[in-house]
Amino acid sequence: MSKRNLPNILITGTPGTGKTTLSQSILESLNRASDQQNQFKHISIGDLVKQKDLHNGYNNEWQCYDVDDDKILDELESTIESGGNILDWHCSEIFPENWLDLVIVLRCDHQVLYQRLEDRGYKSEKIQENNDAEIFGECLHEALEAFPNPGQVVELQSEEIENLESNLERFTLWLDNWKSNNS
Ligand code: DAT
Repeated sequence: MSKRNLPNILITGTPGTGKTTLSQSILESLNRASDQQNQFKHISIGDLVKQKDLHNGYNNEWQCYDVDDDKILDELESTIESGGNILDWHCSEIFPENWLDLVIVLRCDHQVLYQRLEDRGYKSEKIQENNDAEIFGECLHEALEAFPNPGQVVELQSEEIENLESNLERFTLWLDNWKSNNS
């Protein structure tokens, strides 16, 4: 894979931890400051799966699509080459290690998460399943296993607005550092 001008980032975490919120906030902040050639793009893998039919049907029991990993990777390959992508998904292990410069794992207190998922209208089994996954840190374990390079995976709290602000600040510092190491 050739060297990219901008990094690729995955924001992962249990549904409801704030992946879309952080992605949008990074995008707003960076794209306001950047020129046309330095723009980041947000790709919600969940939306992409639905839009491009990258699945093998809907699983009624779990109320989610049975995603096709290979189709997702094929769809993303050329976009990833050019860099500047903020991917947002609750899974991380399907992505090749060299596609991603940073993997952010968002974490949230399970009571806060429960409320967010209830507000979203999830049925109780699905709330419980996601809540258990968060308590056991499943997304973090998956990311650490898939991306063992030191510093590639960063765990961030995502419970309050203050977290959003500090996460954005931390990301901006990381990006400046990435740019100076890759110029
Ligand atoms: P995800 O994309 O991980 O499913 P989301 O970005 O849609 O999650 O956020 C779920 C809800 O939580 C939404 O109502 C916004 C809220 N939220 C996200 N991050 C937050 C934060 N740092 N502080 C307060 N609320 C937050």
